[in-house]
Amino acid sequence: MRFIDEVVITIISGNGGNGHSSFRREKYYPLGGPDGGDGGDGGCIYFQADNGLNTLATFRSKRVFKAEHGEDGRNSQMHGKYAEDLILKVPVGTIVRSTDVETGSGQVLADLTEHGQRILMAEGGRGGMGNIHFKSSVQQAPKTCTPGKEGQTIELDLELKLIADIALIGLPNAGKSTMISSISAARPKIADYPFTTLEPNLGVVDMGDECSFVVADIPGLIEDASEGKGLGVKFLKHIERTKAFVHLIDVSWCLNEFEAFEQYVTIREELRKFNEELLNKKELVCLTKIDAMTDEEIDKYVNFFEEQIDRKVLPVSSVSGRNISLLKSLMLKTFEDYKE
Ligand SMILES: Nc1nc2c(ncn2[C@@H]2O[C@H](COP(=O)(O)OP(=O)(O)OP(=O)(O)O)[C@@H](O)[C@H]2O)c(=O)[nH]1
Ligand SMILES: [Mg+2]
Repeated sequence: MRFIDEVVITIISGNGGNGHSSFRREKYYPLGGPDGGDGGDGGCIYFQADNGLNTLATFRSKRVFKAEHGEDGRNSQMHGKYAEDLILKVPVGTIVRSTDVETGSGQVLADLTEHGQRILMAEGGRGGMGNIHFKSSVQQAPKTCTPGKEGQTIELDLELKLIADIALIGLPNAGKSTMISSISAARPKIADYPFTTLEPNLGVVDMGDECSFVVADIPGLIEDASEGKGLGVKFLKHIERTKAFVHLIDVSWCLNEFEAFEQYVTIREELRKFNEELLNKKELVCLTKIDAMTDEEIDKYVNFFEEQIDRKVLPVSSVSGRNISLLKSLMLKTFEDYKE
Protein backbone atom coordinates (compact mmCIF):
# COMPACT_ATOMS: atom_id res chain seq x y z
CA MET A 1 0.00 0.00 0.00
CA ARG A 2 1.56 3.25 -1.06
CA PHE A 3 0.73 6.71 0.09
CA ILE A 4 2.47 9.99 0.10
CA ASP A 5 4.04 11.68 3.07
CA GLU A 6 4.96 15.24 2.21
CA VAL A 7 6.42 18.18 4.06
CA VAL A 8 7.84 21.58 3.12
CA ILE A 9 10.90 22.73 5.05
CA THR A 10 13.44 25.52 4.90
CA ILE A 11 17.15 24.96 5.21
CA ILE A 12 19.63 27.72 5.95
CA SER A 13 23.32 27.05 5.66
CA GLY A 14 25.76 28.95 7.88
CA ASN A 15 27.34 32.30 7.03
CA GLY A 16 31.07 32.46 6.60
CA GLY A 17 32.97 34.22 9.39
CA ASN A 18 34.39 37.67 8.58
CA GLY A 19 38.02 38.17 7.72
CA HIS A 20 39.91 40.08 10.40
CA SER A 21 42.05 43.19 10.15
CA SER A 22 44.91 43.56 12.62
CA PHE A 23 48.68 44.23 12.77
CA ARG A 24 51.48 42.40 14.39
CA ARG A 25 52.43 44.19 17.62
CA GLU A 26 55.60 42.94 19.17
CA LYS A 27 58.29 44.63 21.17
CA TYR A 28 61.06 44.62 18.54
CA TYR A 29 58.80 44.89 15.52
CA PRO A 30 57.30 48.35 15.73
CA LEU A 31 56.09 48.12 12.17
CA GLY A 32 54.80 44.57 12.21
CA GLY A 33 52.78 43.77 9.12
CA PRO A 34 49.12 42.78 8.80
CA ASP A 35 48.20 39.60 10.62
CA GLY A 36 44.38 39.40 10.50
CA GLY A 37 43.24 35.83 9.80
CA ASP A 38 40.48 34.53 7.57
CA GLY A 39 36.95 33.73 8.69
CA GLY A 40 35.89 30.09 8.92
CA ASP A 41 33.41 28.70 6.39
CA GLY A 42 29.77 28.39 7.39
CA GLY A 43 28.24 24.93 7.83
CA CYS A 44 26.79 23.14 4.81
CA ILE A 45 23.53 21.19 4.90
CA TYR A 46 23.37 17.67 3.55
CA PHE A 47 20.58 15.14 3.25
CA GLN A 48 21.47 11.57 4.02
CA ALA A 49 19.26 8.55 3.35
CA ASP A 50 18.82 6.27 6.33
CA ASN A 51 16.90 3.01 6.28
CA GLY A 52 16.24 3.29 10.02
CA LEU A 53 13.59 5.91 9.25
CA ASN A 54 10.33 5.20 7.51
CA THR A 55 8.45 8.49 7.53
CA LEU A 56 9.01 12.23 7.41
CA ALA A 57 7.43 12.63 10.85
CA THR A 58 10.54 14.27 12.32
CA PHE A 59 10.18 17.16 9.88
CA ARG A 60 6.67 17.91 10.95
CA SER A 61 7.36 19.45 14.35
CA LYS A 62 10.40 21.43 13.19
CA ARG A 63 10.39 23.10 9.78
CA VAL A 64 13.49 25.28 9.70
CA PHE A 65 16.97 23.76 9.85
CA LYS A 66 20.01 25.97 10.26
CA ALA A 67 23.67 25.15 10.13
CA GLU A 68 26.10 27.10 12.33
CA HIS A 69 28.02 30.16 11.17
CA GLY A 70 31.78 30.14 10.72
CA GLU A 71 33.76 32.13 13.28
CA ASP A 72 35.48 35.40 12.43
CA GLY A 73 39.22 35.45 11.82
CA ARG A 74 41.45 36.79 14.59
CA ASN A 75 44.78 38.47 14.98
CA SER A 76 48.10 36.61 14.86
CA GLN A 77 46.90 35.09 11.55
CA MET A 78 44.38 32.97 13.38
CA HIS A 79 41.81 31.39 11.16
CA GLY A 80 38.22 31.45 12.44
CA LYS A 81 36.74 28.06 13.23
CA TYR A 82 34.92 26.23 10.45
CA ALA A 83 31.32 25.50 11.35
CA GLU A 84 30.17 21.90 11.50
CA ASP A 85 28.00 20.68 8.68
CA LEU A 86 24.41 19.75 9.39
CA ILE A 87 23.35 16.33 8.17
CA LEU A 88 19.61 15.79 7.94
CA LYS A 89 18.64 12.14 7.92
CA VAL A 90 15.70 11.21 5.75
CA PRO A 91 14.12 7.85 4.93
CA VAL A 92 15.35 5.95 1.90
CA GLY A 93 12.97 6.84 -0.95
CA THR A 94 12.74 10.54 -0.15
CA ILE A 95 12.53 12.86 -3.13
CA VAL A 96 13.67 16.44 -2.61
CA ARG A 97 12.12 19.08 -4.83
CA SER A 98 12.56 22.79 -5.24
CA THR A 99 9.65 25.08 -4.41
CA ASP A 100 11.27 28.04 -6.11
CA VAL A 101 8.98 29.35 -8.84
CA GLU A 102 11.79 31.03 -10.77
CA THR A 103 14.07 28.03 -11.10
CA GLY A 104 11.16 25.71 -11.67
CA SER A 105 8.97 24.64 -8.79
CA GLY A 106 8.75 20.89 -8.53
CA GLN A 107 12.16 20.28 -10.07
CA VAL A 108 13.75 17.21 -8.52
CA LEU A 109 16.96 18.17 -6.71
CA ALA A 110 17.67 14.81 -5.15
CA ASP A 111 16.28 11.30 -5.16
CA LEU A 112 17.68 9.41 -2.19
CA THR A 113 17.38 5.76 -3.05
CA GLU A 114 20.15 4.04 -1.10
CA HIS A 115 21.05 3.83 2.55
CA GLY A 116 23.95 6.16 3.33
CA GLN A 117 23.60 8.24 0.15
CA ARG A 118 24.49 11.83 0.99
CA ILE A 119 23.70 14.93 -1.02
CA LEU A 120 24.83 18.51 -0.50
CA MET A 121 21.77 20.77 -0.52
CA ALA A 122 22.97 24.12 0.78
CA GLU A 123 26.55 25.20 0.73
CA GLY A 124 27.87 27.16 3.70
CA GLY A 125 29.12 30.71 3.05
CA ARG A 126 32.89 30.98 2.50
CA GLY A 127 34.83 32.73 5.23
CA GLY A 128 36.07 36.25 4.45
CA MET A 129 39.76 37.07 3.96
CA GLY A 130 41.88 38.66 6.65
CA ASN A 131 44.04 41.69 5.90
CA ILE A 132 47.11 39.44 5.73
CA HIS A 133 46.14 38.71 2.12
CA PHE A 134 46.12 42.32 1.04
CA LYS A 135 49.77 43.21 1.61
CA SER A 136 51.60 44.26 -1.53
CA SER A 137 54.68 46.22 -2.55
CA VAL A 138 52.66 49.38 -2.61
CA GLN A 139 50.43 48.66 0.34
CA GLN A 140 52.49 47.54 3.34
CA ALA A 141 49.81 48.14 5.94
CA PRO A 142 46.44 47.27 4.40
CA LYS A 143 43.42 47.51 6.62
CA THR A 144 41.23 45.76 4.09
CA CYS A 145 39.55 42.51 4.96
CA THR A 146 36.44 40.95 3.46
CA PRO A 147 33.22 39.85 5.11
CA GLY A 148 32.16 36.21 5.13
CA LYS A 149 29.65 35.16 2.48
CA GLU A 150 26.09 34.54 3.52
CA GLY A 151 24.74 31.02 3.66
CA GLN A 152 21.88 29.91 1.43
CA THR A 153 18.22 29.85 2.41
CA ILE A 154 16.31 27.29 0.42
CA GLU A 155 12.75 26.07 0.70
CA LEU A 156 12.32 22.43 -0.21
CA ASP A 157 9.52 20.01 -0.64
CA LEU A 158 10.24 16.53 0.70
CA GLU A 159 8.14 13.68 -0.48
CA LEU A 160 8.16 10.06 0.53
CA LYS A 161 6.03 7.27 -0.79
CA LEU A 162 4.90 5.43 2.27
CA ILE A 163 4.15 1.80 2.75
CA ALA A 164 1.80 1.03 5.62
CA ASP A 165 3.17 -1.19 8.37
CA ILE A 166 -0.11 -2.02 10.06
CA ALA A 167 -3.66 -2.08 8.71
CA LEU A 168 -6.77 -1.49 10.80
CA ILE A 169 -9.43 -3.91 9.69
CA GLY A 170 -12.92 -4.82 10.79
CA LEU A 171 -16.57 -4.65 9.91
CA PRO A 172 -18.06 -1.30 8.88
CA ASN A 173 -18.59 0.98 11.87
CA ALA A 174 -16.12 -0.90 14.07
CA GLY A 175 -14.31 2.37 14.85
CA LYS A 176 -11.30 2.12 12.53
CA SER A 177 -11.31 5.72 11.36
CA THR A 178 -11.84 6.97 14.91
CA MET A 179 -8.87 4.90 16.02
CA ILE A 180 -6.52 6.22 13.35
CA SER A 181 -7.49 9.77 14.19
CA SER A 182 -6.71 9.15 17.86
CA ILE A 183 -3.24 7.70 17.22
CA SER A 184 -2.06 9.84 14.28
CA ALA A 185 -2.59 13.18 12.62
CA ALA A 186 -4.90 11.61 10.01
CA ARG A 187 -8.42 13.08 10.08
CA PRO A 188 -10.68 10.81 8.07
CA LYS A 189 -14.43 11.17 7.99
CA ILE A 190 -16.16 9.46 10.90
CA ALA A 191 -19.86 8.69 11.01
CA ASP A 192 -22.30 6.31 12.62
CA TYR A 193 -23.25 4.57 9.40
CA PRO A 194 -21.41 1.76 7.59
CA PHE A 195 -19.01 2.38 4.68
CA THR A 196 -18.08 5.87 5.73
CA THR A 197 -14.54 5.20 4.58
CA LEU A 198 -14.32 4.59 0.84
CA GLU A 199 -10.56 4.79 0.32
CA PRO A 200 -7.85 3.81 2.79
CA ASN A 201 -6.49 6.60 4.96
CA LEU A 202 -2.98 6.67 6.09
CA GLY A 203 -1.59 7.96 9.36
CA VAL A 204 1.91 8.30 10.67
CA VAL A 205 2.12 7.36 14.34
CA ASP A 206 4.85 9.44 15.89
CA MET A 207 6.47 7.77 18.90
CA GLY A 208 9.15 10.43 19.55
CA ASP A 209 12.92 9.88 19.29
CA GLU A 210 12.66 9.62 15.52
CA CYS A 211 10.51 6.53 15.93
CA SER A 212 7.38 6.19 13.88
CA PHE A 213 5.31 3.79 11.86
CA VAL A 214 2.54 3.98 9.33
CA VAL A 215 -1.00 2.79 9.89
CA ALA A 216 -3.72 2.37 7.26
CA ASP A 217 -7.41 2.68 8.02
CA ILE A 218 -9.08 0.25 5.64
CA PRO A 219 -12.69 0.59 4.49
CA GLY A 220 -15.02 -1.83 6.26
CA LEU A 221 -14.98 -5.45 5.15
CA ILE A 222 -18.11 -7.56 5.11
CA GLU A 223 -19.13 -11.12 4.48
CA ASP A 224 -18.30 -12.11 0.90
CA ALA A 225 -15.87 -9.20 0.53
CA SER A 226 -13.49 -11.78 -0.91
CA GLU A 227 -16.00 -12.29 -3.72
CA GLY A 228 -16.25 -8.59 -4.40
CA LYS A 229 -19.11 -7.67 -2.10
CA GLY A 230 -19.18 -4.27 -0.39
CA LEU A 231 -16.01 -2.40 -1.19
CA GLY A 232 -14.53 -5.74 -1.95
CA VAL A 233 -11.32 -7.29 -3.04
CA LYS A 234 -9.41 -4.09 -3.68
CA PHE A 235 -8.91 -3.54 0.03
CA LEU A 236 -8.02 -7.09 0.84
CA LYS A 237 -5.21 -6.61 -1.65
CA HIS A 238 -3.93 -3.70 0.40
CA ILE A 239 -3.87 -5.81 3.52
CA GLU A 240 -1.66 -8.34 1.79
CA ARG A 241 1.14 -5.82 1.69
CA THR A 242 1.16 -4.79 5.33
CA LYS A 243 3.21 -6.54 8.01
CA ALA A 244 0.39 -6.96 10.46
CA PHE A 245 -3.10 -5.86 11.32
CA VAL A 246 -5.20 -4.70 14.19
CA HIS A 247 -8.59 -6.31 14.01
CA LEU A 248 -11.25 -4.08 15.53
CA ILE A 249 -14.45 -5.51 16.90
CA ASP A 250 -17.21 -3.32 18.24
CA VAL A 251 -18.67 -5.34 21.09
CA SER A 252 -20.57 -2.45 22.66
CA TRP A 253 -23.83 -3.21 20.88
CA CYS A 254 -23.71 -7.00 21.15
CA LEU A 255 -26.25 -9.01 23.09
CA ASN A 256 -23.69 -11.55 24.16
CA GLU A 257 -20.16 -12.80 23.61
CA PHE A 258 -21.22 -15.29 20.92
CA GLU A 259 -22.63 -12.57 18.76
CA ALA A 260 -19.49 -10.51 19.31
CA PHE A 261 -17.22 -13.38 18.36
CA GLU A 262 -19.15 -14.03 15.21
CA GLN A 263 -17.98 -10.68 13.85
CA TYR A 264 -14.43 -11.82 14.32
CA VAL A 265 -15.08 -15.12 12.58
CA THR A 266 -16.77 -13.38 9.64
CA ILE A 267 -13.72 -11.26 8.91
CA ARG A 268 -11.25 -14.11 9.41
CA GLU A 269 -13.24 -16.21 7.00
CA GLU A 270 -13.03 -13.48 4.35
CA LEU A 271 -9.30 -13.19 4.87
CA ARG A 272 -8.95 -16.94 4.50
CA LYS A 273 -11.05 -17.08 1.34
CA PHE A 274 -9.06 -14.28 -0.22
CA ASN A 275 -5.64 -15.58 0.66
CA GLU A 276 -4.99 -18.17 3.32
CA GLU A 277 -1.61 -16.68 4.10
CA LEU A 278 -3.31 -13.62 5.52
CA LEU A 279 -4.26 -15.74 8.52
CA ASN A 280 -0.58 -16.16 9.36
CA LYS A 281 0.05 -12.45 9.62
CA LYS A 282 0.42 -10.95 13.03
CA GLU A 283 -2.90 -9.79 14.37
CA LEU A 284 -3.92 -7.90 17.46
CA VAL A 285 -7.58 -8.20 18.37
CA CYS A 286 -9.01 -4.98 19.79
CA LEU A 287 -12.43 -4.78 21.34
CA THR A 288 -13.53 -1.21 20.67
CA LYS A 289 -15.86 1.41 22.15
CA ILE A 290 -15.45 0.07 25.70
CA ASP A 291 -16.30 3.51 27.12
CA ALA A 292 -19.89 2.45 26.54
CA MET A 293 -19.51 -0.67 28.74
CA THR A 294 -19.03 -1.62 32.40
CA ASP A 295 -15.81 -3.27 33.56
CA GLU A 296 -17.62 -6.56 34.19
CA GLU A 297 -18.94 -6.60 30.65
CA ILE A 298 -15.52 -5.80 29.24
CA ASP A 299 -13.95 -8.66 31.22
CA LYS A 300 -16.58 -11.06 30.04
CA TYR A 301 -15.91 -10.28 26.38
CA VAL A 302 -12.14 -10.19 26.78
CA ASN A 303 -12.08 -13.56 28.55
CA PHE A 304 -14.30 -15.17 25.98
CA PHE A 305 -12.23 -13.91 23.06
CA GLU A 306 -8.97 -14.93 24.70
CA GLU A 307 -10.28 -18.45 25.29
CA GLN A 308 -11.37 -18.74 21.70
CA ILE A 309 -8.26 -17.45 19.97
CA ASP A 310 -5.73 -18.41 22.64
CA ARG A 311 -4.06 -15.01 22.51
CA LYS A 312 -4.28 -11.78 24.43
CA VAL A 313 -6.98 -9.35 23.41
CA LEU A 314 -6.90 -5.61 24.03
CA PRO A 315 -10.03 -3.66 24.98
CA VAL A 316 -9.76 0.00 23.90
CA SER A 317 -11.70 3.19 23.57
CA SER A 318 -10.62 5.79 21.03
CA VAL A 319 -13.08 8.18 22.61
CA SER A 320 -11.94 8.00 26.25
CA GLY A 321 -8.36 7.13 25.27
CA ARG A 322 -8.33 4.02 27.44
CA ASN A 323 -5.46 1.68 26.46
CA ILE A 324 -4.61 3.79 23.43
CA SER A 325 -1.03 4.51 24.46
CA LEU A 326 -0.54 0.81 25.25
CA LEU A 327 -1.94 0.03 21.82
CA LYS A 328 0.58 2.37 20.19
CA SER A 329 3.54 0.84 21.97
CA LEU A 330 2.34 -2.67 21.08
CA MET A 331 2.00 -1.60 17.46
CA LEU A 332 5.50 -0.18 17.43
CA LYS A 333 6.87 -3.64 18.21
CA THR A 334 4.21 -5.38 16.10
CA PHE A 335 2.65 -6.87 19.23
CA GLU A 336 5.92 -8.55 20.24
CA ASP A 337 5.38 -8.19 24.00
CA TYR A 338 1.76 -9.17 23.99
CA LYS A 339 1.79 -12.91 24.06
CA GLU A 340 0.34 -15.33 26.52
N1 LIG B 1 -18.50 5.46 22.20
C1 LIG B 1 -17.59 5.28 21.25
N2 LIG B 1 -17.93 5.45 19.96
C2 LIG B 1 -16.99 5.26 19.02
C3 LIG B 1 -15.65 4.86 19.35
N3 LIG B 1 -14.97 4.74 18.21
C4 LIG B 1 -15.82 5.03 17.21
N4 LIG B 1 -17.04 5.35 17.68
C5 LIG B 1 -18.23 5.74 16.90
O1 LIG B 1 -18.56 4.68 16.04
C6 LIG B 1 -19.05 5.17 14.78
C7 LIG B 1 -18.25 4.57 13.65
O2 LIG B 1 -16.90 5.03 13.74
P1 LIG B 1 -15.90 5.05 12.51
O3 LIG B 1 -14.57 5.35 13.08
O4 LIG B 1 -16.41 5.90 11.42
O5 LIG B 1 -15.95 3.52 12.07
P2 LIG B 1 -15.23 2.80 10.84
O6 LIG B 1 -14.83 1.45 11.31
O7 LIG B 1 -14.18 3.67 10.29
O8 LIG B 1 -16.44 2.66 9.82
P3 LIG B 1 -16.39 2.46 8.22
O9 LIG B 1 -15.51 3.50 7.64
O10 LIG B 1 -17.79 2.65 7.81
O11 LIG B 1 -15.92 1.07 7.97
C8 LIG B 1 -18.95 6.68 14.87
O12 LIG B 1 -20.22 7.18 15.22
C9 LIG B 1 -17.96 6.91 15.98
O13 LIG B 1 -18.16 8.14 16.65
C10 LIG B 1 -15.33 4.71 20.74
O14 LIG B 1 -14.21 4.37 21.14
N5 LIG B 1 -16.35 4.91 21.64
MG1 LIG C 1 -14.02 4.51 8.51
